[in-house]
Amino acid sequence: MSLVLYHSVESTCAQKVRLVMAEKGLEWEEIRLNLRKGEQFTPAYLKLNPKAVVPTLVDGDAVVRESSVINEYLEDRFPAPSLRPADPYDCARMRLLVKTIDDEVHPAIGVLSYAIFLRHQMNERLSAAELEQHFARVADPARRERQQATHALGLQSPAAGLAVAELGRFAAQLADALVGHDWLAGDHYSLADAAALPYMFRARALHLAPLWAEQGKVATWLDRGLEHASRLRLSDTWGSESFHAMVADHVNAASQEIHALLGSAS
Ligand SMILES: N[C@@H](CCC(=O)N[C@@H](CS)C(=O)NCC(=O)O)C(=O)O
Repeated sequence: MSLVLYHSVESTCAQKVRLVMAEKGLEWEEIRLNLRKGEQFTPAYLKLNPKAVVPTLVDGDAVVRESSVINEYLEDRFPAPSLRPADPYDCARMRLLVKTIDDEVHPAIGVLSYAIFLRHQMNERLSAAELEQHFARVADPARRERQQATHALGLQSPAAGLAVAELGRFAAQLADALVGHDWLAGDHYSLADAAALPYMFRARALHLAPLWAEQGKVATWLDRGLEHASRLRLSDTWGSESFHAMVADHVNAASQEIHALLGSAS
């Protein structure tokens, strides 16, 4: 058996796959792509993932894309320990959360990460011509437009306000899910917890925790989930120390704007 994960340690949607692989005690080879250097656009990687995004899992002849599809594949392929509730309704609740994360939370965190630190990193590393080339290669036109607008306007982009409001709604959804339960889809850690943790960890790093300060058990769940993840055999679970230091510097520099966005979202 050889599993190969193409990923980037800092990427939230790759982190959720790595959490599931570690939970299941799997061994895998990793190929790290430097997304800022455009390594996702090489012809060899585009054959595996035509959208030029991470993660991609290769399992022998099987090439599996899309983090949530990868996690369901891992659950089917390596059923123990199970991360899918046996109860059909709990399972539906788990899948609804995973879908909300894919459809709404991933783009929202993407916009805010982009506005707060990624655009600065890209400006430092790429010339104007290289930046133009980078955007031209983004396969999804809606994603390209969002990235370009956020690149130009940062947290002043209307997308940033919408993203904060979206995360506020997500926190309320998590609080609802936790009523009567310790984990998001019942009494056991599931694919929903693995999917939500990286985004909530990032949201906290971006100083957005006030969004869930009054949302029931969300803060307690996040602490419990991070503690759970810290016991897994994973290196660089949430990215390198230098990455976190860089994020913290940019978050501090943007603290007034972040504060203002939180104020208008409440
Ligand atoms: N729906 C996809 C989203 C993948 C995605 O957006 N990946 C980001 C990292 S979190 C990426 O590869 N970005 C590359 C880029 O922005 O050029 C999934 O869940 O796998």
